[in-house]
Amino acid sequence: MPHSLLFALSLLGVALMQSALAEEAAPATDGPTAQVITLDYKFQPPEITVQAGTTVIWENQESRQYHSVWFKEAGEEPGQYFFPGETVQRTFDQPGAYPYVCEPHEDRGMKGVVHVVE
Ligand SMILES: [Cu+2]
Repeated sequence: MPHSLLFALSLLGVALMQSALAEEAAPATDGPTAQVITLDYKFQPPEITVQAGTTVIWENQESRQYHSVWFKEAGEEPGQYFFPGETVQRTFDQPGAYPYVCEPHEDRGMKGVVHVVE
């Protein structure tokens, strides 16, 4: 396969992924919310416990560093980067423990867990 075609396909894949994530990141939610911030290369707080049905919103409060929220252990694709002032969010409907990492800063221990209870 020619490289140009591979490149075009990879761009398409990124575009599809971004549109899927953009829908997921729609701000409208009627249910309860909880906030985690990213600051100083940490998720703060690193562990939270929420009730099922809660939407967790991660807000980037760095001055210039992007981060991501990646549920790596669940076998998901890395999350999109979000920049200072931006948020990503996810609604947790099922009880359980949901560990995640920041893809570019996993090596320096940037990780967190969402505990979801009934
Ligand atoms: Cu990070």
